[in-house]
Amino acid sequence: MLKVLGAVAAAPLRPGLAVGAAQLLGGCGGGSSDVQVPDPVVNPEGAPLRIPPVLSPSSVTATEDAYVLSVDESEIEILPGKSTRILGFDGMTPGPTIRARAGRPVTVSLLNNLPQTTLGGAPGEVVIHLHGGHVPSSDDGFPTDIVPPGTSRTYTYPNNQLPATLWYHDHLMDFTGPHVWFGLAGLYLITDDHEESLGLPNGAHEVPLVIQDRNIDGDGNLVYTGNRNGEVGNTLLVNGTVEPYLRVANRKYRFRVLNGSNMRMYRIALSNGAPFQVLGMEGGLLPSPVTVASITLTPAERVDIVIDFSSIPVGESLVLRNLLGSGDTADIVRFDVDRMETDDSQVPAVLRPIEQLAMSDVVQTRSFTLSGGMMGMQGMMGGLWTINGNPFDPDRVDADPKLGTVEIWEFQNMSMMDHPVHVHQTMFQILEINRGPPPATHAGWKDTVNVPAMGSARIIMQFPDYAGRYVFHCHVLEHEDHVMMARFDVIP
Ligand SMILES: [Cu+2]
Repeated sequence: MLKVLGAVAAAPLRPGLAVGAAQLLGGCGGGSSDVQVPDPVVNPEGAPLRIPPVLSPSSVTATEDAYVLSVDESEIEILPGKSTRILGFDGMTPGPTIRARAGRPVTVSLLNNLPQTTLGGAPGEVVIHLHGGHVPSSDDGFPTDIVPPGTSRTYTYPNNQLPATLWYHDHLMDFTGPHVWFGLAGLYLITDDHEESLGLPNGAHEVPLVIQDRNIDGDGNLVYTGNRNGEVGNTLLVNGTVEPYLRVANRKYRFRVLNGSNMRMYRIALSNGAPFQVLGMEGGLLPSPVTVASITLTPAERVDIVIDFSSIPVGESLVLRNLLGSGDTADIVRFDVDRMETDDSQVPAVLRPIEQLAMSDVVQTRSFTLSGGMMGMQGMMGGLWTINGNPFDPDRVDADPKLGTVEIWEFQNMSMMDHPVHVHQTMFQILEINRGPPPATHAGWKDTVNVPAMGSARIIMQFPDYAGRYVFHCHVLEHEDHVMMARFDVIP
């Protein structure tokens, strides 16, 4: 049986809800439940890295690909011989990978088979958001656009955007944290002819790495405490695998890396200190590859990298490490070089030019203050996280950019925790982080920008094609749930 019931059911703070100061202070320090965190899981044998299957379309027409995807409570084996209850897409976590082509629409018919109340005491309602998708408001997964248990709905994704590493995940108001923690996330990759013509490693040499930290007890149960400062796990999973290894040939591989964790950050690096190449981040290819020895990923950030194993002798291993971790969160995945193979792939010096948004086109600059504490007070009260002092209200419009225009948004972090801000509807370019230019790896199209503790960030973006209501929010999922999110409407 799950030991986590009730951990989150009592938690949501909604505007208008009668919550006394004493209750708010009760969240102080973040531990909003008495659920005990189990010891890290040890799996000395390791396990072969699971690769989420690519979802097959249920129908393919001249103009679109149609998919069917179910959401269920399922039992899977994460630890040898133990059964783990999850919220799965088609019974798995991460869910199957959807592969799309730029310019060719995809429909996803979602069947919600969850009960009224599901794992962690969270509601069985779901909302699916295609993270990084440029999607009409009606299909974007606004946090109150629920798919009730026992019902289905079809999402349409036009894919009229640049090829990129996207992901889909639950976005239910107040309960995104537990829903994603228990499994509701998967990858969605968009490609096009140009990208395929570049000769990058592909097929079996293009591997997704969805990195998530979890707490798992001795019986195999996922444990969610509802920590309002951000849920942190002491065991790393990659594609749902504990202590994974991947057998590789001595050649180049492309990895689509997603930080799918609720709040943990990773700085990924190779155990031998060798550099690797960054092709792009959330919004697709950079103009040229950038060579780095490490890169930091905050929650929801993705990085598309190429690792070259050609200098590693057959029989030796290399570990992708997390320089911000220790103990059981230090090693992400082990690569065992077990064979020679001819490498016909390449990483060209020119990937795809990026059109820089022009400052001269900016029609509006907006400022947002990110605060932690009670009703916007500065500090680390742990109970409530706000934007401009306000908790999320789905009926209040906090920004109203005009369709097609270019704006600058400035974020000032008045709290002691980092807040990776994600804006829906469009990709942006980072102008400044802490008043300096972003690193070259972060200079392309992005959908998530980390606003450092007591620091700042400025981004520039255009809002093309789709009017309607959207949200932006902190992607530490418990900050988002409690309630660092705001609605913005793109005005026609
Ligand atoms: Cu945050």
